[in-house]
Amino acid sequence: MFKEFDIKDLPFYNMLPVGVCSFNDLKNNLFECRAKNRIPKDAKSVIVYLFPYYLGEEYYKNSNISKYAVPDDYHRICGEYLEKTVLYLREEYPGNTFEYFCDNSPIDEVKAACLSGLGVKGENSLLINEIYGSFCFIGEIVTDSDIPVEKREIANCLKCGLCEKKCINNALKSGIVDEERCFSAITQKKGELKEAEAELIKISKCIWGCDVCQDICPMNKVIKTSPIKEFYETAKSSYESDTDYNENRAFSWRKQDVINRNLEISGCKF
Ligand code: B12
Repeated sequence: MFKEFDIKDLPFYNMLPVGVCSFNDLKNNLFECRAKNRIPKDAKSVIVYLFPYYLGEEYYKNSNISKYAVPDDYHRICGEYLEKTVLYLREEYPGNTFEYFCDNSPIDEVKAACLSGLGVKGENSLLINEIYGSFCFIGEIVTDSDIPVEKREIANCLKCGLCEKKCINNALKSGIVDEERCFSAITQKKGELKEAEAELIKISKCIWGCDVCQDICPMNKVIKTSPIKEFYETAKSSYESDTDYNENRAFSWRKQDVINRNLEISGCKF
């Protein structure tokens, strides 16, 4: 690399939590997915960004969807920030390769964020940041540039057990999520739901995603609201009928049938 890398020069450095970890710590547990072939050859470092999404309680009044689904699809919004950053890096460091990922990523993003000093992994299996709590999306840029990694001291998960105890379908055990039981996963399932699964939608009145293990977390009690204006500008707290549907919403990748099925089960349809 010709120019010396300084994390403080990165776009959005003053706005978003950002850290760096070594790709060597991650390469032995990459997830199998299509995006894996975009990992740069000789990848050495990962620049990790957090995208805090807690907007304040007023945004969640009478909400029937999870907090993460209130703004437009985070893949698009976070993707735009990451894309701008990658364009900047490619221009500043033309001798190196930079590729960004968010969610659809071969990287265990919670682990990458922990290794980058951006927080700790909570018993709810999620990354908890000291300032924004766990209500943060994670995105990362993988590069063949060797960026120095700074170690940072961070507070630990309180290990109070509340997330495990309050999980509505006993999906959490020692920080590991049972995907079959996780209510968030159930709301995303295609086809007909089992009776017990449908019952959970009726009881919770939540038709997309789940916030129980985050809402109960004491580390989410005093947190800052998101600095990302696009999350506020696109916020819609609920899904009540077909007229609330558009392609940009967080649940739209599953198509309308799934969210409509959940709405119907919840008994709130039209
Ligand atoms: C598949 C997936 C799901 C699945 C399964 C979740 C799971 N943990 O298995 C379902 C659909 C259930 C789901 C739900 C949700 N998800 Co999700 N999900 C993912 C995805 C795509 C992969 C996660 C995964 O499979 N991990 C593998 C399993 C084995 O990991 P694990 O059980 O947690 O722990 C292992 C490793 O961490 C490992 N490990 C090994 N070494 C080390 C070292 C360190 C230091 C650490 C920390 C860990 C570690 O040890 C564990 C055991 O093997 C990630 C994106 C990504 N690419 O990472 C998003 C992601 C984890 N999800 C996210 C979100 C927001 C959610 C929801 C909150 C959405 C909602 N409101 O409904 C819920 C939360 C449910 C919950 N409590 O986890 C965010 C989490 C952000 C954060 N602050 O942590 C991510 C990172 C997406 C993103 N880009 O923002 N998700």
